[in-house]
Amino acid sequence: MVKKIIAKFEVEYLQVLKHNGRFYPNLIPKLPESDIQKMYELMLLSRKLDEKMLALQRQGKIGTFAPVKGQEASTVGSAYAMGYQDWFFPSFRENPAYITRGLPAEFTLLYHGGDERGNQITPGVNAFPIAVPVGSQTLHAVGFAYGLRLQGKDSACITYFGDGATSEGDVNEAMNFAGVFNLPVVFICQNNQYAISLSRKNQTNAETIAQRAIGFGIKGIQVDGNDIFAVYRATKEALERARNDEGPTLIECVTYRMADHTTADDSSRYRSSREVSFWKKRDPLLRLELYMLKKKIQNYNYFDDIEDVISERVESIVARGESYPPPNVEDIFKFTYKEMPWFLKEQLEELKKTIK
Ligand SMILES: Cc1ncc(C[n+]2csc(CCOP(=O)(O)OP(=O)(O)O)c2C)c(N)n1
Repeated sequence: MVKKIIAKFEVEYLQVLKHNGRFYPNLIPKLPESDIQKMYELMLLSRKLDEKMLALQRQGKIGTFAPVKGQEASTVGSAYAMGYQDWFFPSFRENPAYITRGLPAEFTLLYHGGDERGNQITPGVNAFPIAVPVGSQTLHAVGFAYGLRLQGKDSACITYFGDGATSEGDVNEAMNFAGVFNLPVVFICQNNQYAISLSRKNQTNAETIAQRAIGFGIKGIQVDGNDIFAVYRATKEALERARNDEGPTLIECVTYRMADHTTADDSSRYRSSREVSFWKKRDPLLRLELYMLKKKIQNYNYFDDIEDVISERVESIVARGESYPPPNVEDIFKFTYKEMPWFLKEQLEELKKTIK
């Protein structure tokens, strides 16, 4: 017998703020003006810190760094939607999520300078450390969510990953596991259009990344990732569903990495300046600025002044980071095993001798 199984599906798309300053009033999240201003300032802080990190890398003060420029709305908007009881599991491009959730900003300097103290998450921030193996953090998130479920906790987890990570087994296993066990996890794919030099259209033949959710029997939605209100709204709803045992969600944030992949990349070799300027007009900060001006939440003077205020904040973050006493070299070896195995002890002794 040959028959057709009709599997109908559609992918919801959400946009609240358009890039030309217009917006859909009925979709604006109900947030006090002070929160909207805070969201803007967190995005600006992320951008200014990003610029500073690039400068520090060029001066040889930190190692390789993955800039977040262009993706601030996706990261700040989703982190802002979290409740105090929720947890997040980032990759290596989610510095703004740490800052939004209250990790001291100088930790990013320490971490990227090779200092393990920057990787020790302040209690109450509820986050895992940076995960560099692409996609691995999604499995940590579902395992952790399973644990939360067993403990009867009223918390949900967010895990972040890129469009490239969706081709990794880990991410597919994580979404499948979360679907089967109906776990409280929100998968946030920051579709920034590239996995280093590989473009989104060469990553998958599917029209959207959000539709992957259908195959796993979970909810999927695509949002304008440069629109902080759309990201906030979709994440808040998904977290609520997760906490109410209504299952996991995959949110695809359509955004753009405006900078290079990392400090070791030159994106002009694989993308056109025309494409970059197309996205520049869709800058997430500009969009919220237009909204705040239109709704008279702030005036032009504020936007002139805030640049300097945040730049000064970045300088004091750097000063705080640089004022730490030198790290203990043992820290690099200490945190993987309860008891340090012989081969790490050997390596530690060798490193100590080299430093001497
Ligand atoms: C398992 C694994 N394979 C390869 C790499 C090297 N690598 C680092 S970032 C990256 C691309 C990731 O792209 P994407 O998931 O889209 O995230 P983005 O960097 O764009 O934020 C690759 C292949 C890695 N870190 N881990």
